[in-house]
Amino acid sequence: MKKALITGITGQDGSYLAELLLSKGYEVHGIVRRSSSINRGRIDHLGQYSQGPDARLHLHYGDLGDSVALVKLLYSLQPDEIYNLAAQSHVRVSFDIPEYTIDTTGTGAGRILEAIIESGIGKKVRYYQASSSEMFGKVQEIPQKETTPFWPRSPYSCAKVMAHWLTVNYRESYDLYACSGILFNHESPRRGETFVTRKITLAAAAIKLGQQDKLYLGNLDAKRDWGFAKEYVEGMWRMLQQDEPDDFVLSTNKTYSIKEFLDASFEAVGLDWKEHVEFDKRFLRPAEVDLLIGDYSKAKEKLGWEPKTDMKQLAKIMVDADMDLLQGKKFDPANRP
Ligand code: NDP
Ligand code: GDR
Repeated sequence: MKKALITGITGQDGSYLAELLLSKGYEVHGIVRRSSSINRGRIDHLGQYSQGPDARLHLHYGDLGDSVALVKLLYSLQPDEIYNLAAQSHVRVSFDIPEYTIDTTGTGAGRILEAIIESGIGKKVRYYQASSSEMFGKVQEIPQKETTPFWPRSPYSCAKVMAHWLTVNYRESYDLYACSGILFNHESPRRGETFVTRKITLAAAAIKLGQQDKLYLGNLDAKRDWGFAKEYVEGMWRMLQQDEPDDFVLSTNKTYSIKEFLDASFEAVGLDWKEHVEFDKRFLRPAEVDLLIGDYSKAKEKLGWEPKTDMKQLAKIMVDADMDLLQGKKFDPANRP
C-alpha cells in the first residue's frame, strides 16, 4: 500500500486529493494546524477512513513553520509521496501579511524539502509542489507555458516563485523526484468563500433567496483561466507517476473576465448582476495580474491530462451547490461533484 502525506489537507485541493488517493487504495496522512475551532469541514465526510483497525486516513498536528516537527514526521512516516499544498494562498491578503505569507508559502516549501533530505527519505520519496499561474504575473507571453518567464506581482507569488525554484534546485542538487505543478485557477463548491468565484456564486444564491442584496467587488476586468479543482488533483497525482520528474502547467486554455463569471453565475439563478454588484476599493490589489491563460499541451502529451469542465458549467455547479447550502441542505462534500 502506497503512503502519501498531504500538507494543506483541510483546504480545497487537499480534500479532493485525499479522496482521490483513498479511492486508489493509498494510506493517506495529512498535516493539520491546531486551532481553537475545528476547521476540518472539507474532510469530515472521510471520517470512515480514519476509524478502526483498517484506518487509512491519519491526521497529524503540524505547521509549515515548524521544521523539527516536519523532520520527525517524515522520518517516522517514510512516505512514498508528499504533496505540499499548504500555503497562505490568498493573493490580496498577502499584501497585508507579507512576512507571514513569505514564511509559509515560500520558506515553508524549503523546510519540507530540507526535511526530506535530513530525514533520509530523499532517495525514495516523490515530492509535489503546488506552484501557481500567479508566478507569471505581468503578461510576457500568451498563452503562458512552462518556459514563460516569471514576473510575480504580489508577496504571495514571489513566495511561490521561491518555492518553485527550490523544488527545481533540490531536484538538480540531490536527484530528488520533485515536480512543480504550475496550476491555473481552479475552483469548486469547496473553494474558500473569499476567492472571487465562490464569493460570486454564494452571493448569487443568497440574493436569489432574498438573504442578501448587494455584492461588493474590486477589479472586474481581470481575466482568469478557471478550471474545476477535482480534475486538477488528478493531474497532481499523475505528475508523481512518471519515470522522470518534471514541471507541468494545468489549465483550460480559455480565459474569462470577472464580469463574464458574474454573467454565468447570475444567469444560473435568472438574475442580472448589474443590479446588485457595487465597487469597493478594499478589494483592489496594489499590483494586479491582468490576464492569465495557460497552455496545458505538455500535460496533455506526457500525462494524458485534459480539463473537462468549462467556466459556465463550473459556475453552475458552484451556484447550485450554494443554493443547496443556503437552503439548509447539509454541505456534504461527499455528495457534491
Ligand atoms: P486553500 O487556501 O483552500 O488551502 C490551504 C491549506 O493550507 C489549508 O489546509 C490550510 O490550513 C493550510 N495551511 C495554511 N497555512 C499553513 C501552515 N502555516 N502550516 C500548515 N498548513 C497551512 O488552498 P487551495 O486548496 O485552493 O490550494 C492548494 C495549494 O495550491 C496552495 O498552496 C495554493 O497556493 C496553490 N494553488 C492554488 C490554486 C487554486 O486556484 N486553488 C492555483 C495554483 C496554486 P487551514 O485549513 O488550517 O487554514
Ligand atoms: P487569484 O484569485 O488572485 O487569481 O488567486 P481571486 O479569486 O482572489 O482573484 C481573482 C481576480 O478577481 C479579482 N477580484 C476579486 N478577488 C477577490 N478575492 N475578492 C473580490 O472581491 C474581488 N473583486 C475582484 C482580483 O483582483 C483578481 O484579479 C487564486 C488563489 O487560489 C491563489 O492561491 C492561486 O495561486 C491563484 O488563484 C492561481
